[in-house]
Amino acid sequence: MDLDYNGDSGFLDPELLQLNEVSCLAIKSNPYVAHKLFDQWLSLPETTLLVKSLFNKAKTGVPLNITGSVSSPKASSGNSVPPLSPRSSSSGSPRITKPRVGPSVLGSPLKVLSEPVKELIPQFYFQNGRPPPNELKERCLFRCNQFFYGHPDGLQLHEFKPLTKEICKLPSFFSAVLFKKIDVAGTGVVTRDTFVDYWINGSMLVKDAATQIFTLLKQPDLRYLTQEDFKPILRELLATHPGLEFLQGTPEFQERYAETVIYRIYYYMNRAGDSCLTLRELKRGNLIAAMQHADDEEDINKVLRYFSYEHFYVIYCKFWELDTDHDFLIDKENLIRYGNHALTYRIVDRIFSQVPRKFTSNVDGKMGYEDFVYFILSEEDKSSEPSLEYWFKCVDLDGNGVITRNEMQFFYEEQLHRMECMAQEPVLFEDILCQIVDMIGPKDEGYFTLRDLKGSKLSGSVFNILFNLNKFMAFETRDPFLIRQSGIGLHIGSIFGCQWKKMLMMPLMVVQTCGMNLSRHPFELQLRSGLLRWQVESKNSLIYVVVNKRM
Ligand SMILES: [Ca+2]
Ligand SMILES: [Ca+2]
Repeated sequence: MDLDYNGDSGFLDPELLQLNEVSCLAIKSNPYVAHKLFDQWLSLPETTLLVKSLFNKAKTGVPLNITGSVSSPKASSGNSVPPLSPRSSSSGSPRITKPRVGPSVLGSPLKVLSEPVKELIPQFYFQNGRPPPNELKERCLFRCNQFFYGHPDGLQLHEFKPLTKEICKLPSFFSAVLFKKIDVAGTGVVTRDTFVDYWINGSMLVKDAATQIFTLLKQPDLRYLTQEDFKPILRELLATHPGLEFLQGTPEFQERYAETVIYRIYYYMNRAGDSCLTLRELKRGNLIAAMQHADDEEDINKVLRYFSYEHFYVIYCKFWELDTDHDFLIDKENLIRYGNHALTYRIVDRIFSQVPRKFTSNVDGKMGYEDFVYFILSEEDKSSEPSLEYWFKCVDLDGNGVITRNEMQFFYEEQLHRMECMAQEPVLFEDILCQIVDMIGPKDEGYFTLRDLKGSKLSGSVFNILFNLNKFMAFETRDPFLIRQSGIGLHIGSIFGCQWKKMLMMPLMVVQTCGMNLSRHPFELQLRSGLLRWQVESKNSLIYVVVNKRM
């Protein structure tokens, strides 16, 4: 019976299960996973055959001896090993074997005992042909042997670089950091054995990219990454990236570039704002993908996330321009000139009150370069979450977590006054408030929460209305060029992505730039989200398109 059973199960390939990666820990902590695995196993044609054959044997009275067999669902879910595990080990697959499995099913018990090192590798399943750990390990060892072939004394740093990318799958500008981690004694070479010890036996191989990078960069006694920890990889990037070669004659700008990239990384990734980047934050953000992109892309300016040299250039030049005495600090009077005097005194006061973010300059009343980077990123891309949080704190004068009508009026008053000074037709606060409420669609019309603002694509424009005169005017006059510049280029899809709680009022220009035909009105459009009625209306000399769901 045993023989017969093994014969039946031998052709079952765990790959057929089409499973997502599942570790045995996950199964242990969540019985649902085990049930799901069992359900999937049950649905396989091979399983049907097996069950049928057992059923037929039961019918003919042949005693069934499947005790201890791993295909029993009870055994599988109760022992944290998914079904089919022993079969895969007996067929040479690398999954971990557990002593509970009977030797008769496993074949040779010696095999299990002779490979205790397997216990170091967590158990995984792979959905689409990715190799399971042992195969991964063997492949890694094989590639490793190729790299170290002819180098019995080990590799020097410059020879080690391709290994970083091809075996460790890390961006090549991590090679010096990786080399240093392995060559702890500072001998200047890494041998095959020390590499295998660190990368394969030290379990780095099976970690995800974020954990690998976190482990490599982190100081041993800390549980987070400091800004300083990123400097070595930026040094290597600057020394080796073809798109940054031209900076090699000007080390001071190399340093500024590196700082700016790090500030940008912390601005977006370190959401706690405490300059301690945790593994959790690293996993949630897009930094790893951006690093891989920077490594693969010869034109660094195409890497818009964090690494673009042009972005650095603009940020740095703006700072230099405002910092007239070049002591690397700027005060309120300097900042008020930002963007051709775009900002109001009231908002600049709030920035210098350090409510949105405490300055790192350590000089009273002055902003350092890092503080300026935070400011300019918030000012130039008001669609990002860090930016919305920054400006929300500025406008929330009493810090009670909601923005009220009075708080908005306080900021808008100065805009109104400036419009009058420029002989512009002023837009009254009551009218602007209606417009703002329509743009944001808050849960409660009496106030705005941060959540309301994060839920609207137009929140950035609301802040411009309140304290950036140039961007507000561009928005009001609907100059498509300026609108695009101020980041209000809406995609029609995002309009329909809105909840249909009430009528939506969208500026005409936004809809026109989406290529919609507004030649006749009212007219109807058949869209995926249903039949919608469009109507062109005029209000306060501004033209809106009213989008209304037809009931
Ligand atoms: Ca200065
Ligand atoms: Ca408030």
